[in-house]
Amino acid sequence: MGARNTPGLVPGASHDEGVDAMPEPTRLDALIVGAGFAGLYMLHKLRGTGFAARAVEAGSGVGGTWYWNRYPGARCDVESMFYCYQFDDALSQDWEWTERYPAQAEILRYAEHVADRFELWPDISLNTRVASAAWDGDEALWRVATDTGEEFLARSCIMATGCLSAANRPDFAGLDDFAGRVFHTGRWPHETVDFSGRLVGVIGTGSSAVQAIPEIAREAARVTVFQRTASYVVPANNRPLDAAEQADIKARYPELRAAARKTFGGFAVAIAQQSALAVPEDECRETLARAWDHGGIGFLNSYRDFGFDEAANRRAQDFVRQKIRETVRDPETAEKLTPRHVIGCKRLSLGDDYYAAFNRPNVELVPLGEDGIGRIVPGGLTAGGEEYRFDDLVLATGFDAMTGALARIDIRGRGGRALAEAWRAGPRMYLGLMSNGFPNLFTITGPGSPSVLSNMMPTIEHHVEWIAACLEYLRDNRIREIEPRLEAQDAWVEHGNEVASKTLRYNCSSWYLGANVPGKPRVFMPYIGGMPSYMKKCAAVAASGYEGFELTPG
Ligand code: FAD
Ligand code: N01
Repeated sequence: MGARNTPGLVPGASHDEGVDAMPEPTRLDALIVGAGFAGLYMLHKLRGTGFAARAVEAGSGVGGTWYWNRYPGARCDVESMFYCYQFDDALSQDWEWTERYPAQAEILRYAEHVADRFELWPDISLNTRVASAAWDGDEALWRVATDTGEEFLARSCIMATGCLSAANRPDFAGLDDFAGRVFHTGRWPHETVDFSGRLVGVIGTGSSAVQAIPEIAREAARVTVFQRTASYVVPANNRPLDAAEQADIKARYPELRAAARKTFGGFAVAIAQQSALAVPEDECRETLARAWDHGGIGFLNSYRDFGFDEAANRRAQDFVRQKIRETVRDPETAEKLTPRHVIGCKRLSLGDDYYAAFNRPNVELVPLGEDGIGRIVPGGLTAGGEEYRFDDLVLATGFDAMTGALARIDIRGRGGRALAEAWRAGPRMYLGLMSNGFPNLFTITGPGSPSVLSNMMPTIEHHVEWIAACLEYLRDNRIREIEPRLEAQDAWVEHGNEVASKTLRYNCSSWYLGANVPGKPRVFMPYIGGMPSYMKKCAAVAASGYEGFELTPG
């Protein structure tokens, strides 16, 4: 493990001047906010091209998602061999994964290994949260302030703050009165949490809950699950990776990765070209059964029109509903666990033991009525006029996705305009990379980019490489500011909405649309036009000398 820096220590700032002396702000070419996979690679890339760059991270370690989400059962659902960086061949060949879908601890070790291997630690300020970032138009730089009192003056500011990093902690009445322990899956403690002999209440049945509930149920005396919307869950079919399989994939990385780049989401799973309605029902069921047994999110790629055609989608819905009935012994519980909405309109969850967990005598399902959770009381909660008692409460209530981490920073652009104001009716970005009125402010996997609809690792790499090339272009051509033109941004947002409106995801009550956070504008945030066309557009924009952007020489 490399040397970790002392929180708040920034090279260049003097720390022996006495308590009254204000250290000079640190001047940088680029300040990177966040040290998850996006921030780590951005830092490595910029340092490699001669820029003075630094990453600032709120957590006490790197890894982002995999640093914060330590709940029992946390693991990724893109296969390990493809949920990793591609930019360095030696790294790709050296790192050994142990399972088809690696667990949180292993992914975190990988992130730390990357920070060690590329000696990134000295340029990362840990335990440091960026509180504000204001554009200084006279100097053409960002003035960035942190909660530790550090200040940075940076030519560019790069938000690597994550799409799923701002925990959504609903404002339940009485929450502060709860007498027991409260955990949020996305802010899980670093110490092992012992649930043995405990009565545990879990609110939420999304992907985090799907992974956590079976694990908690193995230990706890009783688990009471409060479900607002039932979830579709397909098996992961996780297993250890054997050395021969791993070696074979590594030997074929170039061709496999090139093939993945041609798929909609950059996954190593192709989407079938046939319509689900073009085959007899039996054949469709057999195909789905094979995908089910294989495991993985490729289940919904079995036919091309599950995302677009309601009748086709119903075939996949019915298949999973039948699986729920076959798995869950109590018909009433099976019925309550059965989702009624379009499959895939909310993020599909992966889990091997979720439905079966409800066969355990110590797991109870409580579907919430329209009034939802009534209030939290010291010994549990009330819902639908009933009181439920438990010792510990797990909030598996997800994230203020895509915009939440940015909204929690006071970002002021040209003329002091707040990003919160500019995005009042929903986020507006050109290519998900930059926003009009906020020069030299980049976002990795921002709203308007494929981001959460894709395999995030290659998607992050694509954005990092685009941004690094852009900064080099600005440096080489003596350009001091870059900012998207309003008309280019508007056209991109409109195009994003148009593409999304043709899919079954558009009218669904999902976090993609901000529907999970009360008061959040309903806008479909990620770009759903697919990675190949998106990457082509980004490449064309760069090749044309940044068409759609205003470049100011200086
Ligand atoms: P993050 O990992 O979220 O890192 C952002 C960092 O920015 C965080 O460390 C945060 O502390 C920091 N930060 C934010 N605001 C500030 C601030 N103001 N000041 C300082 N620091 C700040 N994607 C997949 O493709 N496949 C998967 O299988 C998958 N599984 C997932 C499982 C879970 C439980 C979750 C929550 C997400 C999953 N994702 C998955 C999405 C995952 O977020 C991405 O794959 C990837 O890890 C994102 O990396 P990132 O660096 O962009 O963001
Ligand atoms: O969050 P979620 P998550 N009262 O928003 C419920 C990734 N991820 O942390 O559906 C009562 O999906 C909410 O109900 P509803 C992945 O991208 C991946 O589970 O809004 N209930 C829902 O059931 C995923 O999509 C993995 O009606 C409330 C749950 O809480 C994303 O992260 C694992 C409520 C939240 O589900 C987020 O997943 C984990 C309220 N007030 C996460 N508010 C992998 O396996 C919310 N809920 C890769």
